[in-house]
Amino acid sequence: MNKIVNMEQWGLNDFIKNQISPEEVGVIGRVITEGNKIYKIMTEQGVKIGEVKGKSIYESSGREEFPSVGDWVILDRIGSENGNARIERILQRKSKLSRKVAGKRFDEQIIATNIDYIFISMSLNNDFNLRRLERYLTIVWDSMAIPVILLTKADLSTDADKKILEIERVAPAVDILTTSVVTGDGIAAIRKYLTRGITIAFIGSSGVGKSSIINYLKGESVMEVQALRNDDKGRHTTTQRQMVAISGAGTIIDTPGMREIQMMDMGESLDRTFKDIDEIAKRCKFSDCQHQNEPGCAVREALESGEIDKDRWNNFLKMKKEIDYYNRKTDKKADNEYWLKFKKISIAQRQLNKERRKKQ
Ligand SMILES: Nc1nc2c(ncn2[C@@H]2O[C@H](COP(=O)(O)OP(=O)(O)O)[C@@H](O)[C@H]2O)c(=O)[nH]1
Ligand SMILES: [Mg+2]
Ligand SMILES: [Zn+2]
Repeated sequence: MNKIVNMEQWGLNDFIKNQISPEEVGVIGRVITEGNKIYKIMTEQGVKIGEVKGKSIYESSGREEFPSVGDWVILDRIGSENGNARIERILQRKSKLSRKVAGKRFDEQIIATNIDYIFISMSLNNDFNLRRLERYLTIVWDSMAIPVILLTKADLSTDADKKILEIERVAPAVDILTTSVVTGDGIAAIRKYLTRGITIAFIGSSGVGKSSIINYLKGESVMEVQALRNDDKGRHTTTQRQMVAISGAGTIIDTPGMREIQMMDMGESLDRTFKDIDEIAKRCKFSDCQHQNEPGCAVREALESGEIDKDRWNNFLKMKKEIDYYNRKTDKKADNEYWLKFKKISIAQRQLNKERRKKQ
C-alpha cells in the first residue's frame, strides 16, 4: 500500500516508535477527533475510523482507559472491509492535559495528550482574568507540556502593555505572545513554536479567537468561527477537540471553551504556579507554618508589605483547598496524611495559645 500521509509531520518520533516491537502487527495512528467512543485516526493511509471494542485496551493497559485526541494508538488493520478498525492499545503519553470533570464526581477528564506547547489563550478586550490564568497554568504545568500565554484581539485593545506587565507578575517564567487576526500581528511568532513534528494545543474561554488563529495559520477555514457578537458571550462553536496539521509545520489541537477548570491531585504544579509564594513560605520560622498567626511568618509579612498580592494569595488558598479535598476524596493515604497534619497543627496551635495565655 502506498503512503499518502507523512506521519512525521503528525509528530511521529523515536519516543513513539521505540514503544513498538518489530513483531507487533497492526497500524500506528494518531487520534485527531473523538465523538461517542468513535475516533478519527490519522495513519499513513489517511484518516481511518477506529473503535474501542470489547476489552482490548483494558487487557493491554490493565485499566479502563479510552483514547484522547493526540494519542498514538495501534489499530488492528488499515482497511475498513469489516467495519471500523479496532484500537488495540494506546501508546505511552509524553504529556497529558487533564482537569477534574465538572460536578461532584472526582473523575479525570483528559483534554488532549502528547502536546509540546499549550497556548493559554485570553483576549485582550473582555476575557482578561489573572485568577483564571493561574488555574490554567496549574493544569498546564501538571500536563508536562510547556505553557505559552497567547493574548488575542490586540486590535481591540488600547492597554495591552499594562496587561502584559500584570501577566508577567503572575507568570514570570512564561512566554507571552500578542496577536491579532485582523492585522496579522504576532501570528508569525506562533510559527516559531510550531516547527515540524511539534504539537500545540489551544485552550481558553469560548470566543477568544482560538479557531480564528488556526484558520489564519492554515490559510483556509478549517475551524468554525463564531458569528461576531459584541458582548463576547458567544455560543460554543467548537464543540469537539480537533487536531489539524499546518503544512510545512506541525499540528494544532483546538479545544472548546472551558467554563470550569477544577483541580485534581496537582499540589506540586500549584507550587510551581505560585513559586513566589512557595519561596517566601520557606522563610517562615516553622517549617509547617500555616501562615495564620504563628510568630515569624514570612508569608503574613509579605502580605502586609504588599510583596504578595492579596487576590493572588486568596486564589492560591482556594486552589490548595480544592486539591486537598480532591486528594482526601480519592486517596485514603492522602486522607490520613491530611488528618494527621491537621491534628498535629491543632495540637501545636493549642500549645501556643496556652503559652500566650500564661504570659498575659
Ligand atoms: N477584532 C478581532 N476579532 C477577532 C480576532 N480573533 C477572533 N475574532 C472574532 O472573535 C470571535 C470568536 O472567534 P473564534 O475564533 O470563534 O473564537 P474561539 O471560540 O476561541 O474559537 C469571532 O467573531 C472572530 O471573528 C481578532 O484578532 N480581532
Ligand atoms: Mg473555536
Ligand atoms: Zn508562615
